[in-house]
Amino acid sequence: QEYTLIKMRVLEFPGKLSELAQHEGKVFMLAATLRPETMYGQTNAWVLPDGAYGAYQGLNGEIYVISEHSARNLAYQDQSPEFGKTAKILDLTGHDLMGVPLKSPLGEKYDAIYVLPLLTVSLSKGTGVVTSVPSDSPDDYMGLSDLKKKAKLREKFGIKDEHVLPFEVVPVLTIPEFGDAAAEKVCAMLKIQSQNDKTKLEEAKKMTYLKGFTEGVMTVGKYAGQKVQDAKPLIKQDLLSSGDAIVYFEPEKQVMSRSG
Ligand code: ZZB
Repeated sequence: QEYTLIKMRVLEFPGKLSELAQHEGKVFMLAATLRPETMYGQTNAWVLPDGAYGAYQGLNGEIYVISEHSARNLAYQDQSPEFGKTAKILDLTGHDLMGVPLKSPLGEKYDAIYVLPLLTVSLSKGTGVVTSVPSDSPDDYMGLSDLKKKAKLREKFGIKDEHVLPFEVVPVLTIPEFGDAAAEKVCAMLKIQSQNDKTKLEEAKKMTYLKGFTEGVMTVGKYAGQKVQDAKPLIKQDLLSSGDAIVYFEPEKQVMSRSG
């Protein structure tokens, strides 16, 4: 499986992250995505609260906050100082990352977006860091709705209201059948109640993925008016060329054995 890793720049270094503050400007959380064309619609990032993460030395003095298995894979993809070796600087958990402000490429609507908790994040897929696009991803839409609706959930993870409540769905593409915010529409159609409604979310994801790719038309950004199918590789290439993204290959068998 090939993913695009989006480099989300860490803007502040609270708590345990203070050990990285001296590297300000060069510290990134890397989010694995299959939908680079939706990056205009980012409203937050997700991590697994109890998940184990680390800060690893990357290339050009950059530091990447990611899961250990993805650090190992990246080391074999020429993204670490020494081939095949990870260089961990700091151990972190998802809790250490809660509420951290980020600036993510193409996410122009908001000056900063925040790291929030999502309990369905898998540590054995991608980097364990996920960028959230509630306009087009049903998982993200429900994750954000849950946090907006439930003050207790925000409290439980120490999330401030201002890191959640001001963030609205940002439409990026339109699909004939579903309109401008497909995920919201499909979650309503299937009457999905929360981020834990796994079977229905899987169904919703399939519906939006397929229609988004085959019938979607971009409504924002440099490729507004073009089909998603055509815009997707161009946006991906733009992100890679500007140094805002990295190609990441995940060998499937290896992932399975590591996740047990
Ligand atoms: C932005 C985005 C926008 C995504 C969208 C999807 C959609 P797949 O097919 O299962 O590989 N993702 C990445 N890593 C993880 C993780 N560790 N745990 C949970 N979710 C993760 O799914 C790849 C997608 O799952 C990625 O693409 C990422 O979210 C998320 F509009 O990035 B995506 C209909 C889906 N729409």
